[in-house]
Amino acid sequence: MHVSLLEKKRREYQPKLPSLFNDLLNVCLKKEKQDVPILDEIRKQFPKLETSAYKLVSGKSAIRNLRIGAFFSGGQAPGGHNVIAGIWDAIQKWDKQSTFIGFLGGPSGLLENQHRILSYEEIDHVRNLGGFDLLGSGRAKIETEEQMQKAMSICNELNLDGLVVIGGDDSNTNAAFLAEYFLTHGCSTKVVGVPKTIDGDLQSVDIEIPFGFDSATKVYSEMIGNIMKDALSSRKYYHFIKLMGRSASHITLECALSTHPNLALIGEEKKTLSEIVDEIANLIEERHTHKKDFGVILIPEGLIEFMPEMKELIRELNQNQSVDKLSEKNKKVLINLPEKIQKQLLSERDPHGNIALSQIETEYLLIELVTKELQKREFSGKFNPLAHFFGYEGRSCLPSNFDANYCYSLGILAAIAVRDGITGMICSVQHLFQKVEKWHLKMVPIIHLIHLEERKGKKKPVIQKTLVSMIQNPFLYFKSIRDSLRLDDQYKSTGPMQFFGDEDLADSVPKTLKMKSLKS
Ligand code: FBP
Repeated sequence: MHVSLLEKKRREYQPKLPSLFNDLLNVCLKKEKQDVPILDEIRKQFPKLETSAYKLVSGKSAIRNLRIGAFFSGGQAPGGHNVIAGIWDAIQKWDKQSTFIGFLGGPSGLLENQHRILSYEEIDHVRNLGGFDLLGSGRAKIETEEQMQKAMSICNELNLDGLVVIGGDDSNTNAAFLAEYFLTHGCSTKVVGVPKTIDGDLQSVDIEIPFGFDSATKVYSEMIGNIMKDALSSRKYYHFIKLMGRSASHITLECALSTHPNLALIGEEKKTLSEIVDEIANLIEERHTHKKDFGVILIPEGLIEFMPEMKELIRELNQNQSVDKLSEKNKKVLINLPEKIQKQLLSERDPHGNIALSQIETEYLLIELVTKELQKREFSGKFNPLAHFFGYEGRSCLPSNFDANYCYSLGILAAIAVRDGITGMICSVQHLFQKVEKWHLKMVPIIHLIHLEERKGKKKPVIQKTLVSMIQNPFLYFKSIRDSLRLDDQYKSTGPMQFFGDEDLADSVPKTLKMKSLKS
């Protein structure tokens, strides 16, 4: 494996530990008294799963040789390798004969029994490094009875004590179903989830933030800051920067708070396309009167999904998959869009047959419509737009210290959960905005995160995606400052993510996470 000097130094980093992890021979999970009420309709689907959470406390537990398997599921997120390092270090500490089995290429690795028994050297090589390349990842699902049966027979064949699913909302929902299936069919493998996604939308009372969000947003903020300096120097371009994040606008909000663009659109505000076009055109006109024919605008990937008229169109297109069957109203919306976007809406489909929103070039859509609007207004200034899309650039970067520490703790916690016989639960680390020593660790029933959602006309139990809240501190704060960012260029250059030196820089946590912890 070829590594840079920084990667080499990074591998030597010792993740900081919550104080209870200093003695891994004397920690165990203890059932919490408080039981969370679960909707009957959800409970019926998971009759065997426990509903009480478990808290990590100091105390003895039976130490034994363990066989743990794991796979990455879905998009890459910085820190994944440290989850594996955490599992490995914990099981090896308990018994040198313990085994870690990595399933290759995501959930399909389990279904097709593509696995590797990993060695110390292999795991040591990827400590604190980005990507999921040790095992690879994939978007296959383990949903049907046949797939669950297959997964169970492989877990039995490999004699696994535990299966760790490192994934987002859908993968963790499936982990709960798998745990239920294993319990029903007498399979002793415990299924444990780890919250992953750069999108930041896997959150609950117990999951403060999924891993990967911090590192990815630090990379995007650096790039945005660089572009801002360029814009400020050349004073001739409008940068339209689309940021990954699927539906929710968490990434855009975090980057906006870090860098102070002239405008950051937040999908959850549910503005219509024409309102947004007007807002941008107004900004451009106003800045022109201040002799500023340049600027920086952030656009969340999921923006069009929230625009009421587009939402309707997308819903109908997903249902009918054809233009001919569209209602007159939606046909009109479609034909008023630029041709390129019409084509994308009609051709880009995800594996479920739905429109692949990440492939729709919202940044071009806005540029085209704003250009037309400015022509209509007979705008006398210059409008030179440039489009960018930041997504893949941040998904596999070196994890920040925050993600490196967080993921290592998640891995250790997952191993403890398997050792203590916990199943159908997700790892939860709380008080993440505080120093690592003060973090609290818990295993939370996945069903606490599940709600009923309509999918293809049927109510399905799934983990609810958390969108940007309009009443919480991060958005409220952004709302309170955004007017002042339109004309004044209060651009902030965050610079590259820091790994060494000043703790305020190297160990910083996401701004949105910190703001949520504040009372007002
Ligand atoms: P996960 O939800 O699986 O973590 O993936 C997140 C994400 O990076 C989204 O932000 C983006 O829309 C999507 O993956 C892109 O998917 P793909 O990797 O299949 O192009």
